[in-house]
Amino acid sequence: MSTPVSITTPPDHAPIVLAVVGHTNTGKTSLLRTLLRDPDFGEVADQPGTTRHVESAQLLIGDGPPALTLRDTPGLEDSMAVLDYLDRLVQPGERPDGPERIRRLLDSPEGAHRFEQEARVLAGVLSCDAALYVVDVRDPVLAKHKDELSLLNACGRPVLPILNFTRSPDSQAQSWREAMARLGLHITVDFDTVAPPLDGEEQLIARLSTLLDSRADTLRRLNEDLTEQRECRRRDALTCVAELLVDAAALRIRCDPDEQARTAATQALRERARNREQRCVHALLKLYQFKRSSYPDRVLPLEGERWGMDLFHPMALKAFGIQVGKGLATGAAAGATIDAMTGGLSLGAATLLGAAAGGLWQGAGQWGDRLMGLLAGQREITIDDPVLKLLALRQLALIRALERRGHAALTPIAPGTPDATLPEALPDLLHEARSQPQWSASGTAPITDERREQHVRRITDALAQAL
Ligand SMILES: Nc1nc2c(ncn2[C@@H]2O[C@H](COP(=O)(O)OP(=O)(O)OP(=O)(O)O)[C@@H](O)[C@H]2O)c(=O)[nH]1
Ligand SMILES: [Mg+2]
Repeated sequence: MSTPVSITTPPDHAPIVLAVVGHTNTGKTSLLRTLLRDPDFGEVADQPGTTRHVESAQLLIGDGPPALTLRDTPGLEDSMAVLDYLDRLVQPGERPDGPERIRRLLDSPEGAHRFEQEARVLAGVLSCDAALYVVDVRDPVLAKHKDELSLLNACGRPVLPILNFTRSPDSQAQSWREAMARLGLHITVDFDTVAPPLDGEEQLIARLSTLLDSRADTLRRLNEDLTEQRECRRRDALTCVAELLVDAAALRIRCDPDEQARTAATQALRERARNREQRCVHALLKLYQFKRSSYPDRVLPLEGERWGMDLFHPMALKAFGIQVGKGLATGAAAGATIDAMTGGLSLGAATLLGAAAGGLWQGAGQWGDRLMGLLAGQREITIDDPVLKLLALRQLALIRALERRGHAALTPIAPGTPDATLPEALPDLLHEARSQPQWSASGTAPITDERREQHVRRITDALAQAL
């Protein structure tokens, strides 16, 4: 007779080991990708038997020690046959408990051959702290699922069902919850790995802690860290957008008054604005740990894709519900304003020039130079308000899309139009930035200017209200 299997509780500092299990092709590897924020973890494919070996990865608390070890496992395929075989391993008169029965399977020849795949999974569950049982809620609850749960329950570990594909129109999540309850599993988690809830990870960890009471403290700290990371990420993302807006609003290109020079300057302005927006997009993708390839390249205007529409195309403004004057909506020079440098002129060009010459006025260097240009007939071109508004709305839409996207998602990121309206304070803040051409860092090294930094913070605060 074999020795009883002991179920030990690991020391408090050891990472909590979670085995991710379930029928084949239900999204187990996808769950790991999303929890780890790693779109490259393991192999994912829409076919059974993609994962063949147990592969683990860890989640840390901040820079500290690992809190969780997540174990990806191959899919369960034939639980009914395994259950039958388990029965055959019991002699008349014996009453081995679940873990002992599983251990017998692992020690048996069939455990190394016919049921090799199931044995790998069950060995992983036997030595874990809890199992996350991933189900595809588009499937009806079938006998095979109940058999899988019988096998998992036999391992003597807590099992937390994870309801995947909950966003699918074919979701039968409610009947899964009811079926799980009938099997004694009263706690489940809705977690669509491609589009999880905003605080999906925290919900999952909170439910887990009700099953792992002895590790509740570690799970609480992990959850606090996850929340903090989420909030920091959002703040950093909004700061990226605020930086973009200051750069874009403050951007000015000076040109001679003739038509040709203006056209060239307008083109240059647009190019710099587009590149600056692209830099912001890349920064946001990096911050949320998505690959650049998951975001479609900018496509030409009028190819039918709303987001891909060029920043300066009038249709792009309309698509985001931005009201524009007739000229801007239809005109060739949409998005750029020929600016007469009002800031300087309102004080009187002559006075300023005099002051510049005498070096009496603080802004003489900056304004004097610009006014000299103006007097020589030059003009400045800036980005129009509606385009600045569009920039803000597009980036907010992108943040919303990234926050709602799981790292298991394989389809391209497609930000919609945000339902948020822009904060009332934004236009004034952008006008203020526009009057500070020295604040524009587009295309140059970052600028260190305390007033600019304060201004970026004010815009960040304003944008936070819009999300
Ligand atoms: N739409 C959608 N697709 C998903 C979701 N989760 C997984 N998928 C897709 O389902 C398929 C299977 O996902 P995997 O993560 O490979 O599933 P698995 O359980 O690890 O599969 P095996 O390793 O073969 O057992 C892939 O095509 C995924 O992209 C989801 O929540 N929503
Ligand atoms: Mg897999």
